[in-house]
Amino acid sequence: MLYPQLNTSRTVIQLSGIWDFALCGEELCAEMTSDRPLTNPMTMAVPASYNDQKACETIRDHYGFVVYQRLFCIPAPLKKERLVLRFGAVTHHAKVYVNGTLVCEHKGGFLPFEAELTGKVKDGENRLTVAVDNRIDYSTLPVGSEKGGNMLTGLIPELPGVTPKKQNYPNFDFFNYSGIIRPVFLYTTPKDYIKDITLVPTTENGSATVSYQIDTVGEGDIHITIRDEQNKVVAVASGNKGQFTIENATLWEPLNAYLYRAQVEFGDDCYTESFGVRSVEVRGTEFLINGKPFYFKGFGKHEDTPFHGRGLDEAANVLDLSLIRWIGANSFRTSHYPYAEEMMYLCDREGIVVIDETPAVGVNLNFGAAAGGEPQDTYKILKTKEHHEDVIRDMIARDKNHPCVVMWSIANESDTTTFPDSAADYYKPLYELAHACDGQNRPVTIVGVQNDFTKDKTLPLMDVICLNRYYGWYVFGGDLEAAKQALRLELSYWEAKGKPLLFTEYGADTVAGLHSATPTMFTEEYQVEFYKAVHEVTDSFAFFVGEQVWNFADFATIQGIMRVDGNKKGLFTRDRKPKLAAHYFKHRWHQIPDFGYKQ
Ligand code: BDP
Repeated sequence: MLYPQLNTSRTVIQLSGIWDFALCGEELCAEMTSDRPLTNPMTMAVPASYNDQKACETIRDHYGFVVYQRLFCIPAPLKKERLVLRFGAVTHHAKVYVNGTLVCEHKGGFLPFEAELTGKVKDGENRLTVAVDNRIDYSTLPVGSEKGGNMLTGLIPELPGVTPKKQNYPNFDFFNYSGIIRPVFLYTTPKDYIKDITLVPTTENGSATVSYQIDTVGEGDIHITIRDEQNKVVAVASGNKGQFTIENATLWEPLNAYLYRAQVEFGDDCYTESFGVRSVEVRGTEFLINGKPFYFKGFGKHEDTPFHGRGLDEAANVLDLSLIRWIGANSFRTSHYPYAEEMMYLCDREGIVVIDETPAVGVNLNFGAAAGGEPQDTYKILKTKEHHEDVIRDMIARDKNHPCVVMWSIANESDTTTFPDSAADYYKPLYELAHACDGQNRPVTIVGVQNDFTKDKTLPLMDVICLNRYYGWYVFGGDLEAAKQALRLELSYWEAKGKPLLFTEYGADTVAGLHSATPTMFTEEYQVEFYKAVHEVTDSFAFFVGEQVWNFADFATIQGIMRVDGNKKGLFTRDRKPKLAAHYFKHRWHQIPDFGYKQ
């Protein structure tokens, strides 16, 4: 899906700003989506999560629908054009109404969707109403439920008349931020238009061959002009499908990006897509970028900032990539959902390597909020399969041309060992689907939870083994010697599988400012010792091709006894101040080359 672009044939109107806003319940009230103004609306900024924008518990912990509303007009000169309304992401379920008529509905909170409005708008003012449902359940991704955890359930007596407030209980460890979290655009195209562009570069002996496909609607000839960063024309092509060659191509390299631009013309329409020339390949136990063995240094992140919640914050994105360079890292994973398109373009430009993850987190009924009681066959109970296919398709369709993306992660910490056969039956087709969707055929992985790895039949199906491991925290917390022994045993097990392996998470909660001469859990010193202990082991394994720390920064979670003001595993605080461990990593990572570390 193309990102809206202002150019000589297309107009883009941003609908960011202050919208009218009202809470609604579990049932969507018809009155609120009719062509009438909301009664006594509140103010709410878009794009941003609504939860932290008011000093109000019922807004922060709201369960069910909210309604956003604003008016818009179409400037007269644009009336002849095709008109599209586009949402970057609405978390988690959106129903969109124009003048009281439903124009589209979308399930899933982290991918874009659009509604064609041509012929559906009036002269003068139009009322745009967006109903947003934040409920998570056994059919949504991420997975959640309305049933709260209570540590003492089963130990305390039945308490008739006690009615706990209804709220979302995420089966995942980040706050269930909700609302219109990414930009809303109205954009125009000519009536005959370019619908999609797919670019698949390959390189050989210094030149690049790029296969392309242009999907269009309507009649017209297609011409493509490729320009380099100096705006010099380096190739041309015509027709909806084919190849072009760039002689002496400059490669897109980690931390040294180079972008070409493909300007596509079709009748009266045009669109310019940027792309990079780089290759990605798994060979034996190596992860190769441009034919060279790459070592991942970086993070699992979150889209999480004060005030905005999970809402797009471009200044934070720019700062985060700057801190990634400062600390000597080269990559991150979009844990645990596809990030804003704006961030993906930024990573293309900055040369930051991305593992792109679907919102499939919490697909695990034997772990997290859902755990307790007898083991359950997650895959027989959850109803996520079809939606999981959709998010894989839509994520790859959105991000396929980004050179920054080097691998797809189809899920985080699913249950893969309690009922290993059901897990493999669920994930094998999804792994195959991801490959089938990607013309560039990038590696596909699933991020594995700490478990009895000897039973896991799913991880070995993947191209790369990605592990979240907490030896020294959840396992052998406070006993780093035992943690090292256990980690060594596990890595020896995986080494025999003959695939590259990286850590996509490892970390220790650390309260900034808490110190101790004898490192104990939660102190800044312990966080440093934890990482040193892990690296002592991981550095001795050649097939260990990367370390992505959990987490880049502290982040918000549901309130509960496990988290004091959120998850504190950041190397940076939530406001991006480095903890002691950030300085340790700065020293370590600036000495580890991006390529050839294990040779
Ligand atoms: C892993 C999850 C991640 C959590 C982390 C933690 O993938 O989302 O935040 O552990 O516990 O289980 O800090």
